[in-house]
Amino acid sequence: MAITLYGRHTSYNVQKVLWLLDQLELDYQHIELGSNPGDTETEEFGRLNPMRKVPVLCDDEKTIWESNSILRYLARQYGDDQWNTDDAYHQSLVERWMDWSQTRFEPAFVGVFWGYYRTPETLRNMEAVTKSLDDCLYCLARLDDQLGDQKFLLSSILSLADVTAGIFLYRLVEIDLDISLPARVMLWYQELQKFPGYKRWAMSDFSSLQGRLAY
Ligand SMILES: N[C@@H](CCC(=O)N[C@@H](CS)C(=O)NCC(=O)O)C(=O)O
Repeated sequence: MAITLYGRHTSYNVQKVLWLLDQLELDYQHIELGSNPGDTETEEFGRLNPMRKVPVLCDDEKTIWESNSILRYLARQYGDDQWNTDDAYHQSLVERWMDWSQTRFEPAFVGVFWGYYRTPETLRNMEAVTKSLDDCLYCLARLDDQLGDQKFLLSSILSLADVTAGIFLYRLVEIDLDISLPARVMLWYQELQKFPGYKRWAMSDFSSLQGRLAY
């Protein structure tokens, strides 16, 4: 097996995959790609992903794109029982939070991260940012409800639900918008920080993205 991951490490979609690769203790080659204009526009990259987005994972002759599909693939191909279940209902609980993270939490996060952090001050639409911020707080409150007194979103064990939702926390806390996490989300965030892969990737410096609307 030879695993190669393409994608810039400042992309949270790439970070989710890097975190899981580390979590599964897999050997892989990481090719930084997507930070320079035209990186994803080459003919070679278009053959890997016609959508011209990162991350892309190659495992020998197999090519996988869409970050959550990559996570599912890695979990099934290389994960033990922590990451897989034969119980269709239990699987749906994990996937529910993966889907929710991408379709509900991510747009709210993007409204704040792009609308505020990546947009130069003079171009910001603060009304839209405030709306997205409220939406993020709503999403964080729903995560707080779900956590209850559990360590992770579904149990005492890390799952792909945590990977896909937890990836946004560091940036939300670190940008200067004074976002305070609800109490149980804060405890969960502290648990996530105990994983070296979370610290290494999800908590990596993202200042190169400040005021940068390109890519
Ligand atoms: N839904 C896709 C989103 C991929 C995506 O938008 N990737 C961005 C980085 S976060 C990208 O490739 N940007 C570089 C470009 O558009 O050239 C996924 O989850 O993989």
